[in-house]
Amino acid sequence: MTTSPLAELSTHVTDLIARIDRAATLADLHADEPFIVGKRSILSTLQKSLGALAPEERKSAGAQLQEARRGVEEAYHVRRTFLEEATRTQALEADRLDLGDVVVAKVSVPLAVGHPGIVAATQRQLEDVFVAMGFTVSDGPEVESDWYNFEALNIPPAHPARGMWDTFYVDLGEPETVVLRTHTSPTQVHLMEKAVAADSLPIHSVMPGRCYRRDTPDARHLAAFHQIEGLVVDRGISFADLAGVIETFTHSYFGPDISSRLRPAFFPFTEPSAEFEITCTICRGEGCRTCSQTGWIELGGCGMLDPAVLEAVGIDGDEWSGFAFGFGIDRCAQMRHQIADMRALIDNDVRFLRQFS
Ligand code: FA5
Repeated sequence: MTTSPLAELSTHVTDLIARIDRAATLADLHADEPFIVGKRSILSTLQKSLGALAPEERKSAGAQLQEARRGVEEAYHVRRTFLEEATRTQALEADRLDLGDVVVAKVSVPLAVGHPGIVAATQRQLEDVFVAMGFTVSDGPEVESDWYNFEALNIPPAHPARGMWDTFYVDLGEPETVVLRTHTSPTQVHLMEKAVAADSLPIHSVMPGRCYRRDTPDARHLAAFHQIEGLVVDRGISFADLAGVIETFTHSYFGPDISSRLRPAFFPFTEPSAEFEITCTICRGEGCRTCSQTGWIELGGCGMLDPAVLEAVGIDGDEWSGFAFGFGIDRCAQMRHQIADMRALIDNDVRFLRQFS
């Protein structure tokens, strides 16, 4: 009677699994792979020997060998996963930074405490000036519909005045219907609508916030900047009221020695309109790179509310009148602190920022 080639199969399997378990590292296991599950394994030798068996014996021996191979391969896989995990843990452990010492070293010196950025601080100071003049503070959304940013402000689609604001469009809804607001003026419209709905006119409010334009950053411009909008809607308001507010603001914020002037301008939502300028504080009016050699810096625009705007929000222009203005907050900070180039505000150079703590 011939002995089956698989007579020692379970012993071979036990030996192979023991060999797998002895591999202490991934490298050891990989080196042993051909002898465990590869061509040089006893299982492959046995596989070849099955050819000598009678067909009916070969079938059941083949199934037995297959079962044994599955068991060995499973053990190999489990060991490999275990060793990979162990290798990874070792690598992480080796890379770990022991922060214990660092923290102990740091707590012995005083930690620097942050402070509001220069633009945030300027915004608060401007709000304070206007609150002292009887204004409330409101805000509005930075992402606006075309209607609020343009149409309600008397700037219909394709109107040439849209060129005054190089606009970032948001990819929402119909093309070119949602924008990053190019100015704070749409907040005027929200405020007037709310006041009409609540029957709470008059309005005396300022609205600070961030605006966006496709402007190339330079000494006086940023692509994301800040404005503070002002709106007064009341009975019997005239241009003299507007000029008085601008004058009072200039002296309160910049001091008595800074001159301001209003120059005729055009805005579709105010009539008459003006540009508001102050003496350039960098050159004190002599002319420099910051003010393009003019000696003056434009801070904002202003004017009497156009009847078309009052009508768009349902305010009776025979009973109510008003004015609006919009100043650059970054521009105010720049002039107040004599910063020659506005880009310094966003450079995040701590040597610059520390000066305003
Ligand atoms: C306006 O944005 C009008 N909405 C102002 C207004 C409001 C007029 C209410 C009438 C009634 P203008 O585009 O000129 O106007 O911008 C006003 C101010 O915002 C500028 O004078 C400047 O101080 C500031 N500003 C404008 N663009 C930038 C920019 N890219 N970077 C920094 N500041 C800017």
